[in-house]
Amino acid sequence: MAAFKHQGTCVIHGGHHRAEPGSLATPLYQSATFVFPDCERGGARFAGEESGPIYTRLGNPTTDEFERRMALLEGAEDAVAFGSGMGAVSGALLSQLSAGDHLVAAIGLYGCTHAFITEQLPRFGVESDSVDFADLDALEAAIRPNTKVLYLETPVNPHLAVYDLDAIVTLARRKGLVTIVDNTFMTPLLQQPLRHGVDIVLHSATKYLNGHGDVIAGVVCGSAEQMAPVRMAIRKDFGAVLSPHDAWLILRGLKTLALRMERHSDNAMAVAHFLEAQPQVARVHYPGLPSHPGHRLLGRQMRAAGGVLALELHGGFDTAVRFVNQLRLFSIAVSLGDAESLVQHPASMTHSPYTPEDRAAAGISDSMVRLAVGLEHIEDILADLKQALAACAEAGETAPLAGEEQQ
Ligand code: 3LM
Repeated sequence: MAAFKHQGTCVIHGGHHRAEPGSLATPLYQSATFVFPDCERGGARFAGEESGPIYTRLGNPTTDEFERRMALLEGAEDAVAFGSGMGAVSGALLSQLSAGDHLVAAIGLYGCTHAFITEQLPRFGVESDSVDFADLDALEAAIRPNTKVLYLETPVNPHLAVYDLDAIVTLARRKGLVTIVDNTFMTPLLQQPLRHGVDIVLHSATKYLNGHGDVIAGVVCGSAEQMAPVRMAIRKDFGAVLSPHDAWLILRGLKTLALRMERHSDNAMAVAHFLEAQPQVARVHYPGLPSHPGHRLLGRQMRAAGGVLALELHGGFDTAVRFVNQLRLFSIAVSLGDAESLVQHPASMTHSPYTPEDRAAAGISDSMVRLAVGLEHIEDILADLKQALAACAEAGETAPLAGEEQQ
């Protein structure tokens, strides 16, 4: 596939084949099935002897363009679109694991990914362990003779821990393991895991890739050899297919991805600096801050720190809930990567599938609040946070307790 020198160009043109009569926008093939010229050629398409669409669960020209663009952006040979991020997560894992295998997962992943790994995979004979991937000795110690896969997000949802992909890939290669990275929080504009030797990268395309809060989608990227069974076994037989209309919407959203990621990152950085200076805030988790343990990977692995951050208020569950309820510009909603700023409470929302013990072990406290900073003007975003903190302080909700340490 022809690559563009700059990703800001690739998000607009990557994988586009202009069809007759020369429409600028990608044509939308909103069709479940495709008509064969004759019976023999229909059979030839099924046998793989002739290329061409058959049926949208197997492939669709609009969805194909989204897949080509994502492969180019991630530096992959191929990509396979799914009907949701969880379709991509489960599809990538199921393509690599069989009964009797073991995987090691990073601690503190997105709640439904954690549920899939700890509740669904064991039903099919796949076991797992969760460890802190920043501790390479602990990671190595968790690897068993039947371990096949290392699975991680970086930064991690919701507490934004950042893992060193070069170090993890070195260990994985020494042990003959497949690495799978969920790159949803960064997008290929800010981080390209395959360039660090990762084997498979996936996304919830619901988030920044689409960027407009109106689609649920996913995508898996990797080598042609790895993607062939993802497309023609996993997606075909499990059926988590992306609608062509949603692929078309994502292609439209992708065109502004470079601009959006820059603005999301700038806004989130300003929010992080602001929050870090507030007495009611105990801790801000954002890799863009020099105080963040993963800050050293900014530049080497990540081009910017992205639009999501987490904060912990002095107090507990109720304090977090009251703060969230005070916000006006931020909408109280799960998800991230939209133009609108969103706020959610991981302990009761995205990470409620965890047991309280697993949540504590993963560093997700009851007072943690996650902000997905949007594209609004930064002064309006900061004004909203300011008024919410002031309202909480007035009510005496988030004042530090006597002797409570500031971090
Ligand atoms: C959320 N996350 O608000 P879909 N990988 C990552 C994710 O953050 C997500 C998925 C995969 C959130 C969704 S919670 C009910 C809402 C890192 C989703 C799964 O299947 O497209 O939702 O992606 O953190």
